[in-house]
Amino acid sequence: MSAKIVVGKREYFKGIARISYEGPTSTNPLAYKYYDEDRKVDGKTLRDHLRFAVCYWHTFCGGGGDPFGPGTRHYAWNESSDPLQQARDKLDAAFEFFSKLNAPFYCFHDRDIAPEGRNPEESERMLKEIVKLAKEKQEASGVRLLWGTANLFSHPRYMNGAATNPDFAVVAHAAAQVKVALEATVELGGANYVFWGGREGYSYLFNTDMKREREHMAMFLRKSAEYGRGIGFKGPYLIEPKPMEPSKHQYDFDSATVIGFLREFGLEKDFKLNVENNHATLAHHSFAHDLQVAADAGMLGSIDANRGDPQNGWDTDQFPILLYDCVEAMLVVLGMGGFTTGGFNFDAKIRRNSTDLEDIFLGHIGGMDAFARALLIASELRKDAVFGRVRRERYASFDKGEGARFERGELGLKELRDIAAKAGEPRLSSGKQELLENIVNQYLR
Ligand SMILES: [Mn+2]
Repeated sequence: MSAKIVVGKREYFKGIARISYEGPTSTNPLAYKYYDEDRKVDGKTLRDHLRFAVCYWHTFCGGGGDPFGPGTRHYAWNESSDPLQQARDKLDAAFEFFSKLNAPFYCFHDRDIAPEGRNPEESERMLKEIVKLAKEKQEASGVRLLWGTANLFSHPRYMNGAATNPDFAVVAHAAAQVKVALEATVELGGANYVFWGGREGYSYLFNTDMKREREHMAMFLRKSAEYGRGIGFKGPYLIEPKPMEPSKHQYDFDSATVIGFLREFGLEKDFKLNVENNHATLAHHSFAHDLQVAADAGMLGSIDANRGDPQNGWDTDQFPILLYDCVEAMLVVLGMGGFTTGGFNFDAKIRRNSTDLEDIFLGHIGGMDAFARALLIASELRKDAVFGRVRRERYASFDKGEGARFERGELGLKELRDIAAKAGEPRLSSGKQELLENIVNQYLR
């Protein structure tokens, strides 16, 4: 079930054919070394385990601009001076890219695929036109939508937030955008719908009613969820944690904060998390930690696959190539039984000085190969006789006798005190961290 290559009126990636699996010894940069999509691991193909998605924003909209200078890449699909024609051209380029890369999914914000109009009606009309064309492209190629979302952070009206804006008029505008983005996602059969609250937070406490803003955010999410269900959206809604940037204090700081927020407002049945590596590390967690927190709550919905830079403190959104990180992530994902609706979306961009057209292919090939290789390694590791046993055996004292009674809530402090007095000083028991670290390294091959 590979994607069928679709090329529009103009071929944007001339000279690049379907990216195929050639194996680890291939020297062809435009080939997969590990992502053998039909290979089965633990009863499922690599394609179904990983459910890779290409993001629209970094790959087709971003030209490499940063706070110190403009973009360095001038893509042919962004040439038209008519914004709607530019959106049509970008759609052609995007589906040519998805299908040549053989990526099964893609993701977008409303404003990535269609321009902002002069008023909500015009924005809706343009988005609906592009959605109609996108649906045709999906049917022709077999590429599907992993998730849609609304960009509620770029337009100046959202400078004080969207759902948490102190001005109700802005909240209403944000809702108008989410309504259409939900309709677009349903129309395109999106498997999930994402909320990333880029500016849902604040910079100065004493002009901010934090309690009220958080309540507004919960109400906004509740009404969005209700509307989506009403128009037939069955998938999970996902919240993407991020600790800061652009807001100084974000209300969706990390997995634990988001889970607490969802439970505080009774939203935990409809919402899960979309966890991003670079956002986890900005919160001073490891990627695997934030994944495990979400998985333990039954709320790991999907992943934004990328990496940050260990020496700086901002969101560099680089392609994930660090095998060790990817293996740890795959251990958590396999440990929770894998994704059903979620997948691995490359919220990643090539570097500003990566200016060849093929570079966006190379970035994705590297990321897909890293996670494919990590999946194979993690699957083997999980079968290692020692690796799984160490963690299990550390908790063995709770499996029977008084430990099991404690877990069932049958022992109070008085009983626990008597047990401690009778048993005497506990024997020191090694955590065996070095043993496990060495085993992981042995499998990185
Ligand atoms: Mn990021």
